[in-house]
Amino acid sequence: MPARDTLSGVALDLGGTKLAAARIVHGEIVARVQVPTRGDASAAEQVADMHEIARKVGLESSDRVGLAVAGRVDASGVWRAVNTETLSNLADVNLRRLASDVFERPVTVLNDAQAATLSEYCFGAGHGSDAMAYVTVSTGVGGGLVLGGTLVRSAHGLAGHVGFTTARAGMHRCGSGRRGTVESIAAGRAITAEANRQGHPVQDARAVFEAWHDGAAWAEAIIDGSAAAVAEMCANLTACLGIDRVVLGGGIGLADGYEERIRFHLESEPPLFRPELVLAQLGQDGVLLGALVQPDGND
Ligand code: ADP
Ligand code: BMX
Repeated sequence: MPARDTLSGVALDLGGTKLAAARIVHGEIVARVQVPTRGDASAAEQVADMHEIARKVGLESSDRVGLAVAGRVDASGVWRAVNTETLSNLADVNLRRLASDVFERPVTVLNDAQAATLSEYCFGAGHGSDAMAYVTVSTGVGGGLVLGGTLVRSAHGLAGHVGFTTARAGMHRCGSGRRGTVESIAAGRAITAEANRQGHPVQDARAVFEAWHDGAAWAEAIIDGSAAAVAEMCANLTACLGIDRVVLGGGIGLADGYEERIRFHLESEPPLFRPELVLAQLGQDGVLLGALVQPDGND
């Protein structure tokens, strides 16, 4: 397990909403740039955007580069969306090879939620857990698992994609093709879609949170439905894997009042199925730091 102060280089975080780059020196972010994600860009265009933003944080030829991306990255480095409505044009490209060509050095690649899982486990809120789940509630609902000190991986890169499990209240089909997924109820996109379905025109989930904090009952119900699905998922993970700690991150996971709603719904589960719930200690920086945790370019 690397110490935080051994991490130096340029890290990229491509989520469904934002693309961020950071220059990291001895585990501290010294420069950071963020732009909106182009969800319909091809893999080559995404890598070109990453290269451009990396140059804005001062990319040098001697820098290590690590990419953390939404979507699954298989053992050979091929990148595919699981939710094809979020990243709609990736076309099965080998991201590790493509990014290594564009950045002119070996580049490490892994899933964004797995990156945050690694950093939270190594030097954040997951430290010391025997069976940890990281859950990001953001554009989608993603995750990662560390069991007995090892990040759970699968050859097709799907392991840890907890948002594609199903929830009791699920009705809608999500961009993975599955019906009633946690992501289809709880994610930022789902919250926005539900508000619009109910006749409240909003651009993003942040506006629904603002309406909730202003006292709107419709907004409270939508956010509560999201939190209930995530709480149910945490109990399911505990039943399957003996999870003892869930680390919660992402723009929505870390939003004001959200964690308390999950906690409330976890209380209705029998004690055996209630993991400890803690907020991500590294906040929105966990993905960026985790992108540099991988030492060898394999994931
Ligand atoms: P990404 O999914 O690109 O990693 P985020 O983690 O910021 O990005 O998640 C994006 C989602 O989180 C969007 O739906 C956005 O509206 C929502 N969001 C971000 N910040 C907040 C906030 N402070 N309060 C409520 N929702 C937020
Ligand atoms: C989705 C899925 C995951 C990703 C997670 C969080 C896609 C495009 N995304 O479940 O791979 O880790 O969202 O990503 O299939 P974010 O965009 O919410 O940060």
